[in-house]
Amino acid sequence: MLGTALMCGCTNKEPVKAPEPFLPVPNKAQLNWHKAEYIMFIHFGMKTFYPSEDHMGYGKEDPKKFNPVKFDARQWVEAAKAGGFKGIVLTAKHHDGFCNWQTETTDHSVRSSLWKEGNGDVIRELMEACREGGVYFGIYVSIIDKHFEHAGSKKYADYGSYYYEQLKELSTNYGPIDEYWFDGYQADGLKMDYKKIADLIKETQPDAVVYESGTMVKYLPDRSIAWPGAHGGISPDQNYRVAIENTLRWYPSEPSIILQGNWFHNHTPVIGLEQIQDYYLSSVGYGVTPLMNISPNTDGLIDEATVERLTEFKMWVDQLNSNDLARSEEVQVTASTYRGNAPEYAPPLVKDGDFETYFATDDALRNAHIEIDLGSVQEIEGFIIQEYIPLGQRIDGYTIECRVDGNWIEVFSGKHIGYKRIILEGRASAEDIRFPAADGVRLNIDHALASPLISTFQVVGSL
Ligand code: FUL
Repeated sequence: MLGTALMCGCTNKEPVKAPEPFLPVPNKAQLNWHKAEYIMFIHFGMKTFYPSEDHMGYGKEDPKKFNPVKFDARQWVEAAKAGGFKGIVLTAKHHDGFCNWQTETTDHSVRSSLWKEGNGDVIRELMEACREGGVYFGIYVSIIDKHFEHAGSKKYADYGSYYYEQLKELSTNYGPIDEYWFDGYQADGLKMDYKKIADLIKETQPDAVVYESGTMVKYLPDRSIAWPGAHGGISPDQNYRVAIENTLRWYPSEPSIILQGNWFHNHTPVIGLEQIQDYYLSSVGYGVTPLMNISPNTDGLIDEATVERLTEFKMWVDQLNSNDLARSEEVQVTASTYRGNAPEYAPPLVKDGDFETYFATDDALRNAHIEIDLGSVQEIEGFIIQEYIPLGQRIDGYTIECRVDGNWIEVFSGKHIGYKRIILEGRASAEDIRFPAADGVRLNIDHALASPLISTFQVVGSL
């Protein structure tokens, strides 16, 4: 096909209109969440000082034991950045009920600890360090609360009003919150007023995404994030389009993954680099943003060995994302056809490294192919594809072909793409695949629900 400059011909034609959104589309906060790609989960609190194989604390722990003498929220933020994490979500309160902030609702908090003579506030320090470091900030607020279960409260008649007040403090005293994380574990039994909680979030933090396990999505249908059904990696072909009370909504899953500890630090080392890569490929590589858990130690610091592992991980992520055989100027990218023959939708935009520019077809089309002529035979290890999701998830079936000795051979097929699809030979869903050396590759969009929009088609060479 013809190159971009030729296409324009620069006649005095009307500018070509942008494609219409194909509903549902992600809202601003959800898009921000997608673009974060992976977020650091931090479990830290009373349970850090009662290390065990069990994830639970039972609410009878002694707050005096909470004393992270070297606590430094900036070290957490630096560790997150070293690993390429764009955000941090911290346990403000876990199941044991201990509050990591200066709450007025209970004494079972940092206020009763020896740390900073009871004046410390983990949430405030982390929130400030995140803002300073330009990192996304979120909070996990456990629904179940073992301390309340056994100690009750003189101030609050029922758990619902106690919990609501805690959430109100967190939502109003700490500036913008990018993500709320509501654990589903045993939550149904508590019969909380989830509508009231959702209203509080709408009022106080209109730009936050809300991870929940089905309890709040009907009240916050425009910015919820779903529980994928299990901890760990997920399956490929993620479909974000989910019917909630008969309307299709943008409702992607957020996997939560243990990299260290049993959520909390328990002296087990961080997992190996290859395991972290596998989790990355089976979450980021399938189009969703995982929370990857790291647990600071009793000093209040992230272990040095963990920081080193995260640094290695980022090096690999960067190598992967920058290795593109198509990137050089000489490599030609063409397509079956493209939108109004306009340069702003031309095929070479899939290799410019900019998510915001994309290849598009005319509205009526439901298929397309993009062809990359590599110029000479190259070793290929994989592909990265990105759909331009701000206008919806459209693609419903695709294949990839390689040109070997002048013949096109199908090497991969899939259904949904979404924000990012990483296909690496020998790994994750391509475990049994080896790509042939080839001098051309082709992405065929065989099926789409609306005209397909491709932001990236990257050809990964030897890593
Ligand atoms: C689970 C909790 O029960 C675990 O303790 C942990 O916080 C995990 C992220 O979610 O449901």
